[in-house]
Amino acid sequence: MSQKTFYVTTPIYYVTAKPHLGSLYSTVLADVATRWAQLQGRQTFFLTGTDEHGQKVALAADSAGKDPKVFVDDFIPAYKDVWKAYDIDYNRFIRTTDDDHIKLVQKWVKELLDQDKIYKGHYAGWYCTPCETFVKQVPDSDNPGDSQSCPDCGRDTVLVSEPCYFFRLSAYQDQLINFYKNNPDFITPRARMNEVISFVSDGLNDLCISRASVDWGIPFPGDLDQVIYVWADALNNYITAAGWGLPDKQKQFEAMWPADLQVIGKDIVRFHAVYWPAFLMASGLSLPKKLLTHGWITVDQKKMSKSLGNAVDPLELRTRYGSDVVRYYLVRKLAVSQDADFSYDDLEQTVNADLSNALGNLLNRICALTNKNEVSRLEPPSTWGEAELALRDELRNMIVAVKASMEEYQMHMAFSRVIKYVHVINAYVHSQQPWKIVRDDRDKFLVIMSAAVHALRAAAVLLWPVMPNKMEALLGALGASMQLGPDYLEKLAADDWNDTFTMIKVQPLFARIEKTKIKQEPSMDEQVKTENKSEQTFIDIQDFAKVQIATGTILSADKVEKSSKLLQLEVDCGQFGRRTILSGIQKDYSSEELVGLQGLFVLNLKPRVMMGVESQGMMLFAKDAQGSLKALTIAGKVPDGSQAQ
Ligand code: ME8
Repeated sequence: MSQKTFYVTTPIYYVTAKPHLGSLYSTVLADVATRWAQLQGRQTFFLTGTDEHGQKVALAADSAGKDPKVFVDDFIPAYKDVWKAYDIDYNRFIRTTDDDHIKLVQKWVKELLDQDKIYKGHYAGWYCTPCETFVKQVPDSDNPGDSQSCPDCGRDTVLVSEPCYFFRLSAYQDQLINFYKNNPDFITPRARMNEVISFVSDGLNDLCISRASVDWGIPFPGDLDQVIYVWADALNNYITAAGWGLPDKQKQFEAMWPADLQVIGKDIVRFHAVYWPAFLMASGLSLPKKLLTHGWITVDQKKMSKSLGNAVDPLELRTRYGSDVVRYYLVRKLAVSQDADFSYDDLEQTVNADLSNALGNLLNRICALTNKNEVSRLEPPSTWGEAELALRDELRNMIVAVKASMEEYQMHMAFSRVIKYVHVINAYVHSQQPWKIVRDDRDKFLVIMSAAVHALRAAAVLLWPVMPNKMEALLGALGASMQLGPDYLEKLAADDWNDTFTMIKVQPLFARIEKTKIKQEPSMDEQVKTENKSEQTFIDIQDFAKVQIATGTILSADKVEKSSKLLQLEVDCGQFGRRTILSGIQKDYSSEELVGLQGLFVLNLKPRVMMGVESQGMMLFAKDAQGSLKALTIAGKVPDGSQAQ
């Protein structure tokens, strides 16, 4: 029998904004798991994609003034570009607007309708559009009681009362509980399994799986007034992408399904651990083997998200640090079971300690020593000494430990264990003092180098799933390469260290990141403080001329949602057009005082996004004796757009 394909999925992302570091995190975890399976000689299939239907996307398209299909099409390159920039090696990028997906989801609904597992009814209750969730059914929509906030995201929900089709979720309660009991490892981390069991044990209502008041969705088979509920549409991507329901893809589907690993964030556990298994049970399909549910990347302890405007742009991070370094940081540093606050400082410290100091220096040291002593070919000795055998034993222990961590998807533990071994290799080299020994015993020097290179080669192979580019470059420096094949990992563990290496000169792989390079955008207050502290320096008139300062009249001034400082000013800047300018002046000015005021604005500052709003300039102020900001204004009225000179 041919071997089952190792099938890995990510959530499919809502295309209401570009991907951020959180979306990248899930996708990198899935990519690393896929590559790890490849290291073990497995055939793999890696699926990612985008969730494009539903009310949330339709509303976003509407506020962008675009047709929904045009709106979602416009976002696809942003996703594909980021995945490419981070070497995400997916096999299919599914879009829920893909023709094959649409037809198969309709087929899925039709089959369950025919079996009476889906029936027509009426939903009256609260709906959370940002989460696309039916929050609470109410017995009487004319008298719905207090409005509900969403238990998941805390935002307001809306009252919905419409005919809809229900999936008989309640019929699967016992089957689900049995499944959880028989498969205690279904969800990683296990603590989340307890939450799921308690949710299901509390009783399940049938699930509404269509919407009558939404147009942007897959048409419901046989009822043109309804579209398929976005989660019923989206969850099925995992089987439609594998070829479920297509006679010519039956074999492929059988080789792929069930999925071996589904990576999701903790925000969507209920959909994947309750609704999704119930859907599969209804269709007579096996359940996925593992749900890896990870925590959130936070910024200042708040979830990084598209809507909060605190998203870190993966492309900007890549420009600063390179894709492998960011991948490493995400996987090694963030424990999947916990939330983790992202900071540039933390990234830099981790990368400097693990990659520049430990791994990079080891390679540099070996290259410098072999180079200086004109060694290009490193032959293995006929017998190894005690210290070398100990180093090799330690490697074997390490591989066992790393495999065990990876089997439980504790990736941060797995890869920190590899780095721990890199420290062991460094300590070995240090204790053997090859730079001294070479003077009297060149053979012994060659043994030390050969052992270090064998050990380093193994570490590089184990780190390859996380840092494919850098590790291929590292292996290249040793005249080796990644050659995936059956039992690759086992061969590495059983390796007797009898390879010959050809040392090739390469540039250092991991430059130390200097602190100055990684400053987070300082706040305006910090900028002012720094400027005040700095010593007097002079600039040329040409430098001053570079700053475009011009007059503008404030047309409106509104508080920025969720900010206690920022006002959003709409400013008429004459020849420079109308600008949106954010200013941290809520405590200094009311809207009334500002509207109609003519002030001075810097108009060629790089646009900056704060709280999700792009500021296209800066208003100028000076502090009075009490420390309040006072706008710099013009003595007498001048046309808007007049430049300061
Ligand atoms: O929920 N930290 O899409 P979505 C870590 N379309 N991971 C994060 C994160 C953060 N701050 N923010 C987002 C949807 N994620 C649905 C999924 S699947 C059939 C449908 C990751 O664009 C995390 O994996 O809101 C989370 O579950 C997912 O992005 C949500 O992406």
